[in-house]
Amino acid sequence: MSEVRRAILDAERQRRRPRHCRDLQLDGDSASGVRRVFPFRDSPDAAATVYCDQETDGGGWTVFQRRLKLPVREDFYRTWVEYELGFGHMDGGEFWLGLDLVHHLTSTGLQEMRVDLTDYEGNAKWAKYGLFHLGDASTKYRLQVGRYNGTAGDGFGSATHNGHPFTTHDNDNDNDGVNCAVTYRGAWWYNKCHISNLNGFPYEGEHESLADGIEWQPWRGYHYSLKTTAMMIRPAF
Ligand SMILES: [Ca+2]
Repeated sequence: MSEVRRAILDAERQRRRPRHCRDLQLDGDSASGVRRVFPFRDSPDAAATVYCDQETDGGGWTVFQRRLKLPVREDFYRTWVEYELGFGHMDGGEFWLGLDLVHHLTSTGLQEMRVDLTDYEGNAKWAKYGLFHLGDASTKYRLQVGRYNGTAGDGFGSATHNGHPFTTHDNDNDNDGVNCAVTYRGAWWYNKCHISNLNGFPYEGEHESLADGIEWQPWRGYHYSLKTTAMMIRPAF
């Protein structure tokens, strides 16, 4: 009898263990903020800390990148290990959640991804992808992205960034003779090199240099660094 009860309790606990922000939302946690989730399929007891956006576009979003115009800016010109593990301040600050965790989150089921962008003239644009997945460390967190819609233009592009591994200034996996992360002062799924660079240097708006700011080429081109960005995922269904 007690074994049966224990099995039932275990199943209950399992069921209530949120894998990501969408699970939290479905469980009735409708506020945005920092939360604990359990996204690891092979270690269901291991927790991770994430930021949930429950307001944008119906909510349920796990945010994995955010840039904000704060008095003190977070340094995004970081090493491979830092991009793998994450850095910054989730609660109201700029941050990168970490490639390893995003890989696990995108492996809990088919995910969609949303990008929100603002410029210094008060305009806001968005891009949404019906498909988003990162491979594991052995693939260098290879990007699968597709099914664009939105107002910002497609800053990933089926041919440009889809299918490419991640590159940092100390780990060059791009298709260019140089290291794109060094040339464009960022870290991204560079090809040869980019049409978006949201981890780039935080210039404020127009800049003379080429494409090394927080760029989304289809919207503001290669000489304009955006004011704010957010990148987030949730289950597609
Ligand atoms: Ca290279």
